[in-house]
Amino acid sequence: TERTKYIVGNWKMNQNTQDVIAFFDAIDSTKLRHEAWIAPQAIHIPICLQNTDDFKIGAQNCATENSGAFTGEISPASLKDIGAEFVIIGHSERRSIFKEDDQTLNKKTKLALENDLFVIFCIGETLEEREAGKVEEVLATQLAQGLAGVSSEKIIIAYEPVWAIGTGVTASPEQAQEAHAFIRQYINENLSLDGEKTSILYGGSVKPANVEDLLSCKDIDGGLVGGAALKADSYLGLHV
Ligand code: G2H
Repeated sequence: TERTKYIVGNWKMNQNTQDVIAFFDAIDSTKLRHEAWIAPQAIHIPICLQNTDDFKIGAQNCATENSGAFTGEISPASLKDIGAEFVIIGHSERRSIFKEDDQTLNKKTKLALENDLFVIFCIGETLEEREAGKVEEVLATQLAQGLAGVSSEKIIIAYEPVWAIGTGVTASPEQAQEAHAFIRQYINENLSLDGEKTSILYGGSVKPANVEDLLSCKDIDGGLVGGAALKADSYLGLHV
């Protein structure tokens, strides 16, 4: 199966309006070889949409409810309403800093799908878990609980080993491929997702220098990229 490949920029809590405009100004769209997606801070989604027709624009998080008394939250219905097409759910920074558990992430995922958004569902082990030989156990639990009762072609999975995020340490292509193959087999056998059709992105210090080796692995269908997706030149360097 030829799966679609994606280069998804996760801008995290970076970029101001001038940076956003400059980024899209400097993108030569003839150089985009894969699906080009960007998740800016939610407040910048409209300005992104005004400045590009070539990218899908999405959010980095969403609420567990569509409306109501939830001060400070952003609902998936509102994201859809302003033109967002996807949402990242379960990024390790949401899990660790904001203490989002698997049940919360499951609720967010289901509601985002009900609102017809694509979901990039993130999983990954810590260094401690890897060293204890628990990689597969951790990934299986995150998948089983986070994606319980989920059946959709709008799910994309992102494997982001926590020890490789923003640290400059990338998983080797072999380490990443091994985890991706496990994830594909696991979702095929245990979840209501088509393992052959579901794209699985790698995240964690992806950059122009290592993207080619990662994308050439059989089960790696693209990248979820932070630092190296902030500038247009560097982002275009990921489209190999
Ligand atoms: C991992 C990744 C983007 P970076 O968090 O989701 O960030 O590429 O900076 O490691």
